Amino acid sequence: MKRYDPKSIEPKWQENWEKTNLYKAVEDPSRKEDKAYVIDMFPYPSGAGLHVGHVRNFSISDTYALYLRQRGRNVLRTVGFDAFGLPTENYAIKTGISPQEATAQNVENFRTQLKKLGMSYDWSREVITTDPSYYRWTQWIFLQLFKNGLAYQKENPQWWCEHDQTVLADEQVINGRCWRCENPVVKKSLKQWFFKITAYADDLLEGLDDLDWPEKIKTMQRNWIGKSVGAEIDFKLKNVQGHEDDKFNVKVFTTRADTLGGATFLVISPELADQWIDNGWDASKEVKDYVESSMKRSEIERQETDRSKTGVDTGIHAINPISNAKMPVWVADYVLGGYGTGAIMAVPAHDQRDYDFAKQFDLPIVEVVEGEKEGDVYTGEGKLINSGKYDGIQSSEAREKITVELGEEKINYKMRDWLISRQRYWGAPIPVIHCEKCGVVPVPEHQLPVELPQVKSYAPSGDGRSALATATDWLHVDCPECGGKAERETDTMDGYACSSWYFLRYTDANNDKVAFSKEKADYWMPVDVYVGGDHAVAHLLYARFWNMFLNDRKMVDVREPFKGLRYNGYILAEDGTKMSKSKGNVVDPVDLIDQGYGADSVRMYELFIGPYEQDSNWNPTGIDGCKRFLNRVFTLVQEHIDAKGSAAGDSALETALASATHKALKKVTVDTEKFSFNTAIAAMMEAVNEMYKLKVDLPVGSIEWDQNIKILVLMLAPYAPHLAEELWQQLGETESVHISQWPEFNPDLVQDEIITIVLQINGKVRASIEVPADSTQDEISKLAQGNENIVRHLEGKELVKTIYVAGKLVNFVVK
Ligand code: ANZ
Ligand code: ZN
Repeated sequence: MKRYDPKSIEPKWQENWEKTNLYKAVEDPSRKEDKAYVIDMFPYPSGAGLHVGHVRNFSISDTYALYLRQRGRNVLRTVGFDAFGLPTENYAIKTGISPQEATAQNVENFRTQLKKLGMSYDWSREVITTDPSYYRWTQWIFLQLFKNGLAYQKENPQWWCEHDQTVLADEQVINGRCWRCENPVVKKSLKQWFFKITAYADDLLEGLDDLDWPEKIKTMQRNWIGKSVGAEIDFKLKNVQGHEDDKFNVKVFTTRADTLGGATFLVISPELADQWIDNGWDASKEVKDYVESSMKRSEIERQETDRSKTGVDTGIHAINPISNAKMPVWVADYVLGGYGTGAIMAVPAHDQRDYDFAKQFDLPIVEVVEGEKEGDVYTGEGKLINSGKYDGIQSSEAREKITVELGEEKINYKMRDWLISRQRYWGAPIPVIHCEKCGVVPVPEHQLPVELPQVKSYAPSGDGRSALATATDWLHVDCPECGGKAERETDTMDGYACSSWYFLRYTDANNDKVAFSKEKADYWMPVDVYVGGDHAVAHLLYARFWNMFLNDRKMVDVREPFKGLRYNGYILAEDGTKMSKSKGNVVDPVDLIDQGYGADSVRMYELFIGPYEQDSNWNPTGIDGCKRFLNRVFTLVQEHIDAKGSAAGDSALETALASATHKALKKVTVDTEKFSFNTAIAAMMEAVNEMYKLKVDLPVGSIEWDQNIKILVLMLAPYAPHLAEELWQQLGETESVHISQWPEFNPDLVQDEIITIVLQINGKVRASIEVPADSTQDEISKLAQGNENIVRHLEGKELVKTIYVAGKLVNFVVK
């Protein structure tokens, strides 16, 4: 009898699928309603090749896509490469091998590896962001943003590392030093390009509500956008040396206007103080020194709560309009220049930071909202006290009154515009030309792409510009408007620009007339299921922004690009730490395939390893279990084929066989739909164990066995695509298993059925649980009371009675 040998099965089918264009996606109008667009966050083609994290990510979406195909859906699934970026550039700087060449090699390697895994991609739609035929359209979209006022250039103080010749993000500055080379950094005012994502802040916020995304990711995006509704309040200042006029009034932003009566001092940020000094404020030396030193600290450091507060009294004061108290004005670095107005009213009785500051510098603390403190301050709502005519009013109401009477309503966002220019070589060149006479001139669209020129060295030029500045032939051009001498922009775009629209390009990847045709994009968009375990905020926010912009330009009908998002956990090393080269604990999935486990075992194990959304530790023997299971399936089918033609057996046993199969089928169907892949696999394993037991007394080879084995192979197909295909054909089928219809389970055969019980509190649905159909009322009510959501909702409430409707619902009536 034949033995299960993935090496003789897998390459054969991979070739066959490619040759027969099995996974080619076609825009068939009659199947539009059935379209399903299922992709992963496309990978960065690193030199190291695929790792097990990629494989988990891609197996999740591939299994799901394979399942949908068997369900008759018209699936678009493909892959691409997000290939611009620093690692490749640094490699080029070190080795002299061009990033173009290195990328081509890495992509080729990824492609080979992905094919070895048997992913069901339509390879004709592959995109590589570093191909001029792709970034031509990235540049084109940039120009549309530019022409619509959404891409602009602005002088912006940036952290700058003189040694690395590069701009650093705030989180890359540690104690005033560069994270990479540890040299001191400086703030340098540099002209940078931005995308005006803030113009879409409300759209980006509101769009989240209807998306089928994990709640935690939505929350992260909401926090990042950081919409904050509050008030701006003006304070007139006294005793500004030499300036008693309005020039130096302090305007503050507050979300708690109701606490105005308790504001005992004002704090301005070092940045605002610096601006005043520039405008002629004769500040003390102490203030000037403080301003200078605090502007060297990163915002992250300045906001650390356990750091003791620092600040200087400016000698200026204002009068509190409610309490009439004299409020000194301080400058302190816990107030940031870039948020709100760059100044605050400090209410130490109700804000922890203000409290810490008041304690440190012995400033008065006045309570104005009644309530039980938790620790030093009361931050909740309540009745107002010590607030003159507002005494006795509820804080929420007082907030509105005081805002109207003494300030003005104001909405702020934490989100800043997206800084996209990079002084690096390996990115898509920003397609503009600088002319002395005409200023910033967009490159005419017919001249796109602005291709990256060859350069001698890929390192930054040394004058703060990218290596592009050294390509003088490329750099100097005639101005497209006046024909005079002009220079190309030497900044390239942030890689996140390139990944902000690739899912649109996938729908029409080979178009050389337009970025993508509207017809094709509208056929496939939105992405129905997007799978990834990274970029919770950045990429997922930027891509939504671009899609919304393109929707406004009428290029695509959908406003939200990713209808469903499934966010997978990481695969960690055996000891629960991150896999890393330096620790030598990296598992190479391709090695495992080559060692003889085969792609099916690798894929299956990475789904079996745990719930997909959780981090899971690699277990080196785990994959053996999966291989053994596939081996058992293979052997069972061989035995059956060898015995083919046997007569029917005992009918009770036949019913037991069908019941085992259909129970598994039901579970695999339900679980695959809800991404519970590990439990689906467990159900198949259980069914196969059952089959092994049954075949002792119910010889294989009969028509009954044939039917059950075919169901087994069909449900195995999304999980072990190669083996299932092999067995399917051995069983005499001629069409690919992956387009063969998913079987329906027979409800009569699924005896200990699982039913769903709805859980209500006062008639409102709060949760649901799944229980065996024969569960007793007691068992169900126990499970219901242990349900997380129910526990939360019952907390602090009195349970009056429990209503139970058999097989349907439990309703807790509470007071
Ligand atoms: C008075 C007050 C009383 C405040 C109180 C809070 C509680 P979000 O929600 O983040 O918008 N704030 C305003 N601008 C700031 C800046 N540039 N740097 C640091 N802090 C700033 O928070 C708004 C609150 O953060 C504002 O409301 C202000 O403090 C502070 F019981 O004003 B509040
Ligand atoms: Zn010009």
